[in-house]
Amino acid sequence: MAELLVVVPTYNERLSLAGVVARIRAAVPEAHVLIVDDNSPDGTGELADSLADSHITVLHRPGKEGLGRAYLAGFARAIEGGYRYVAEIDADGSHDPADLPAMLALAVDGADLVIGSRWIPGGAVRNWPWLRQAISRAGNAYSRVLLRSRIRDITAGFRVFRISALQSVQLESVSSQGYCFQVELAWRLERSGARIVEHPITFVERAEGRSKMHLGIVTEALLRVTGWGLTAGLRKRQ
Ligand SMILES: Nc1nc2c(ncn2[C@@H]2O[C@H](COP(=O)(O)OP(=O)(O)OP(=O)(O)O)[C@@H](O)[C@H]2O)c(=O)[nH]1
Ligand SMILES: [Mg+2]
Repeated sequence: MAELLVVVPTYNERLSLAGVVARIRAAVPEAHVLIVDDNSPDGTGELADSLADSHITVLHRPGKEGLGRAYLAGFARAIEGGYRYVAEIDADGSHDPADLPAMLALAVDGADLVIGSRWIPGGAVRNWPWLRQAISRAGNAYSRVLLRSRIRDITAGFRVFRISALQSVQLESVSSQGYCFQVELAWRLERSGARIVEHPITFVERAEGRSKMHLGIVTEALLRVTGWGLTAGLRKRQ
């Protein structure tokens, strides 16, 4: 029985999906892969179906609902399927599946959440324009201060979770989208006392397809993190 389910959310990733899935299979041959497609207009869903086999399944959702919803649907499958660990990885080639065995090993060793981190020693970002780097660094610094978090790359989307830890943080009520979803989830785990380990990775800018990053995603993160930080601060004072 496979212990790890690797969830790959896709929206218009026809050009990179097959390569990423092949690299996941090569890196963690025992693991199962779940592609979660939101009815991509470019035919990614059909391509995903053509990749399906004994290790690869596809979850088709009716329309684009954002990264957070796609991952929550994937996590629900992981819980139902009795997996012990679930991984998040982008379909655009930014995350190297070859890092998965080391990340999984850290989880097997006891970590509840392993974050593939760009912003710790040994981590790096390749081919990112300075503005993206600045947004990511500033967003992380802001979250660390406001949320009093120790995590260096709290927006990272390359992760391995222990399922039992995920189940302890009321997933149904996680409502953020974009990379704010990653912040919300990591912060909930951190506050629940989960053991969080960061593993250095090199993040590579997507080579194919278009970014789904937009101002709304940054604004959502900024407003929500500010709101959470202020509420948590007030509660502490009472
Ligand atoms: N199912 C689903 N997947 C999504 C959605 N939005 C983004 N994704 C996927 O989530 C992953 C991360 O999205 P990206 O567009 O790469 O976002 P990003 O990494 O913040 O930005 P770039 O790397 O600059 O493109 C990719 O695999 C996307 O295809 C969505 O609404 N639904
Ligand atoms: Mg990306």
